[in-house]
Amino acid sequence: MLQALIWDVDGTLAETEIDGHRVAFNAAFAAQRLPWRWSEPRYVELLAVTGGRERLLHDMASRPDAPPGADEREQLARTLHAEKNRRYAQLVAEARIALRPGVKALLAEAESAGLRQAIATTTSRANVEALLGAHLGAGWEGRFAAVVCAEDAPIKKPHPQAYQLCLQRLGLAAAEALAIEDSPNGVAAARAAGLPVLVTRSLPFASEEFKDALAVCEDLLHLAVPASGLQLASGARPDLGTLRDWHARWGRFSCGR
Ligand code: XBP
Ligand code: MG
Repeated sequence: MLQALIWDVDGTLAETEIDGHRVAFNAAFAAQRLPWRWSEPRYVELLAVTGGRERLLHDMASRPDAPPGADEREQLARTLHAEKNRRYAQLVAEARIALRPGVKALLAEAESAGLRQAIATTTSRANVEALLGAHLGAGWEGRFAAVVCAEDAPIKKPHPQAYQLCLQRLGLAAAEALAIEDSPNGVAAARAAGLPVLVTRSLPFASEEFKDALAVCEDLLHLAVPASGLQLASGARPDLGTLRDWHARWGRFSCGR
């Protein structure tokens, strides 16, 4: 039976990447007097690498004007990443990044039905605090039974570590929870931990196929298209009733295989 919803943060709770992290990275480059700027298409490519510091190092590997030594690159990546996170927090505090449609409603619906909520993200804790503090208030953490961030699970998605640790903290088996994700790396991480996944499409991954998802919706207010083969009723709004039903069918289907 469904006991918990495990939420990803970037792309799932809010469209944080293109107008949030990317803008903050570019401001951090400018602050360090670097001529580097990440365009939207380049940033979407770079999202294949999870983790802001890892993304910076990956980008530096193909830049002739990046520092030559590994230690210098690491130091620069740390400086830029810290600056980026400060600027991201400012953007969020200025209310420039909204929660996505249907997020607050599903959170509230699941809470009042007694389901536990958790977070499994590869982003830094400061970014989660900035976003959820701004939108859910100072007591946001009290609404989540487990909050797993990059500092807790340093092996980033698509590795399942964040989801595995989250399940461990919840004291639940994978089949008792449902992950909500937006990216191919996120879906791969959740599936590798054994979780069924609902995808809510975000801007950077608008045309991905998401073959391994239980269902895919444009956002939590739009009808979700269920995976073929599970014999789920098609075209339902992903409210809690639908999610419970699909989760139960997924459980029966997985046990029967
Ligand atoms: C999120 C990420 C993060 C953010 C930035 O992935 O990849 O790296 O872009 O976070 P997911 P940091 O939504 O799959 O968890 O800069 O704090 O690393
Ligand atoms: Mg995400």
